[in-house]
Amino acid sequence: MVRTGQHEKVDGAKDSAFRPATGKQTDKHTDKTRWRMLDERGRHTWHYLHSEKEVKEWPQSTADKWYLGLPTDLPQQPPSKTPMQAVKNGLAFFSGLQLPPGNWGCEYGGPMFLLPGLVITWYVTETPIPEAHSTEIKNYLFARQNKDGGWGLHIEGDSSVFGTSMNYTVMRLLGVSAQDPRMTKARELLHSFGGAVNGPHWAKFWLSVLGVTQWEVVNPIPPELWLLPDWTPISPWRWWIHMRQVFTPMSFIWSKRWSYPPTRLTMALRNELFVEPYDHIDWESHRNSISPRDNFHPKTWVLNTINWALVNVYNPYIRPNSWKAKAEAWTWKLIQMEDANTDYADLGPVNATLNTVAAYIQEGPNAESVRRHRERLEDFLWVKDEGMLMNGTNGVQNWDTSFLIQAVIEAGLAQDERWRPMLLKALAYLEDQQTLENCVDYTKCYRHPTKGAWGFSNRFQGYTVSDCTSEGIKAVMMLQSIPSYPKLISDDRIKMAIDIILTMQNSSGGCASYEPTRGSEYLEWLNAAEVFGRIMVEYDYPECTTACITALSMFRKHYPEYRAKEIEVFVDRAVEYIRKAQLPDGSWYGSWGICFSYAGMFALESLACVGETYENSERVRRACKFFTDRQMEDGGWGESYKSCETHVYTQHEKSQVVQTAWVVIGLLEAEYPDVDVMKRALRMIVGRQGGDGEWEQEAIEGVFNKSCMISYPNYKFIFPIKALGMFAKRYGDIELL
Ligand code: LAN
Repeated sequence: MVRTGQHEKVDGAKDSAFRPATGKQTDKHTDKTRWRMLDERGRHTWHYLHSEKEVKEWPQSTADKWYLGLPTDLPQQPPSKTPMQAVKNGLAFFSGLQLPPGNWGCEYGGPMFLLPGLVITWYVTETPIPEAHSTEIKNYLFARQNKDGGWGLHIEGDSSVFGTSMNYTVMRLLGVSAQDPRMTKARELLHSFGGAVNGPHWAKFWLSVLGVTQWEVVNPIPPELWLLPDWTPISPWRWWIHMRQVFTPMSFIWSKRWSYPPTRLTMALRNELFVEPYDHIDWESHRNSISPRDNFHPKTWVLNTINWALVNVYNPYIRPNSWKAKAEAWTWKLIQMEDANTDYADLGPVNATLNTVAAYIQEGPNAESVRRHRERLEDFLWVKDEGMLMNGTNGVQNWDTSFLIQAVIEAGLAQDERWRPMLLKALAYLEDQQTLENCVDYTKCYRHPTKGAWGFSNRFQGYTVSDCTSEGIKAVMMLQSIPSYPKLISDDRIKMAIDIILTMQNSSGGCASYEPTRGSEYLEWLNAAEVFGRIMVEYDYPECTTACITALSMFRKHYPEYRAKEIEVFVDRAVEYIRKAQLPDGSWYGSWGICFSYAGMFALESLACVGETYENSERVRRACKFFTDRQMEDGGWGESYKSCETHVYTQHEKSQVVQTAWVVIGLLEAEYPDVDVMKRALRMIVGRQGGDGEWEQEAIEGVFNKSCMISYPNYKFIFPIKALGMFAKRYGDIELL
């Protein structure tokens, strides 16, 4: 363990095993052959084995080796010339990575602001950090340090104050010396940005919890907002679920103005992170200081005025103690309900760490709640060749598994005995992961119903997501309608999923992610995060809407009598939304994958579902032209993540396997007539496949909140398999190379 108890406080308490390292040090590495990923019904945790005995008893799996970048020893495949050979080779590899419960696992990295929340949480809650964790987190962060010495918002992003100040802090908390040349470089860069006073709200919040900045530098996060009556247009229950679940514990901690007592190390950080001498810093005056590199979404004058009034009038002169106490009590109750409803897994990695700190403040270091949180935080960690990182959710289990099943069926391989055991296990996994009940008191804590739903990761987290439920139920219906597959999920349970999907539509006809939209877009005026855009409320997404359209359309073919009228109205309105969301150049903006390539695939699928194709639809022709105009020399497509930030299609310097597969799927859905366009694209995809059927990792695939990218490493198998299989079904298994 790096440290076993309290840290050395400056007031003299000296019971710490933790000593910040000094001077030069050589980087340590763990033995990668000793890491194991345990999958317990979709709960993923990593374990480092210390003894030879343990190593013998728990051999490393092929999937472990693949995650860690070790040779997998998966066999070489015959060279592929046709799409179906490539599909089979890809599946030969990917099926070797299936985990015992039937799902797939993967790193879900990208964001560079998650580990800091976790390591600060561990530090201030005096949670021992296993040596192997600490070593590999440092390795990961050094591997991901930009050339200029800093870190960005996400792994491909330019260095920012947020990324640099927070990850520098993590390194120091884990014992890296301030004199390490890489740290000196990071510090110099941070100082050239004006120091940590120019960080965004979340950086100031975490550094105040750590006791490095003072609370006056943090813009207000009043828990009293939770006391507003539900009818007010700004009530937090109307916000996007991620914002309100982050706001809740943040407001609780802010209200308490809780900070960890100063330690030698945090005192040192006070000198390292700022340009001015610490004692001269006027914290209040830096509330709104922010570097242009971080100010992705500047605060509005409305929010600035509200903040001014809260700081200068409400907090010092008005805020009655009774309101404060009531607000803290209610937010604590909401935190407890979130913890109970998810068995401490929590919605995501940000509120999981914040709820841990809140529990520590409220119930003390030895509380059961704190113990459960400490355990659960492990679910977010992942180990790869570069080291240990924190995933953006507790995994991508349900999502990847649902898509893989569909891809194999699209490729016409479900009846093939070779893939049957894999598909059966995948089906059993989905069966195990469907949520069958609503949360206890779900209306009281403003949760959407969950009965019948699938979430994105696993049953423990259990949050309904419109498209995760839709893709899950599609996979189930497709597989169960093949006579040789067992009916693991009953008609009643299928109908339960449909019932949930039917609750997801907005008045616009479109569908959002976790809940129908509950508040006005004007709430964006109160977006205090600075680093993210479009986060305050739910929006309509072509991706989510398409998943609902296709699931309902498939369902009504199998069960024409169930809620037929409602389904018809839903689908018609949803397709109308898709039509309206098309931009004049023929494209759709994507919010969860990069970017126009991702959304275009879904939108064309929606239109195909109601019979709109190239031949009979002008808008489909426009969408196809948008894509064909952008096909690259080598036949592929490549779109940069910059598209997400700028809303303008931005070319990547290199074509990308995953995006090319998306576009080909879109063109196939559209029944695009020029087969050569697709052949050239697939030739590129097959040309990049390794001899063992693997595709190499290329640029990052996913995005959220416009500015932060996130990895979907299994997409490089799922979507090429689907595109190649769909092509072969339509045009035959013709030679591509
Ligand atoms: C995800 C991941 C999955 C994604 C899809 C299912 C792909 C999408 O179609 C709907 C939205 C959803 C569920 C989604 C929402 C936002 C998430 C949870 C993420 C992008 C993964 C990480 C992100 C979360 C907000 C990260 C934590 C950061 C905060 C700003 C709170």
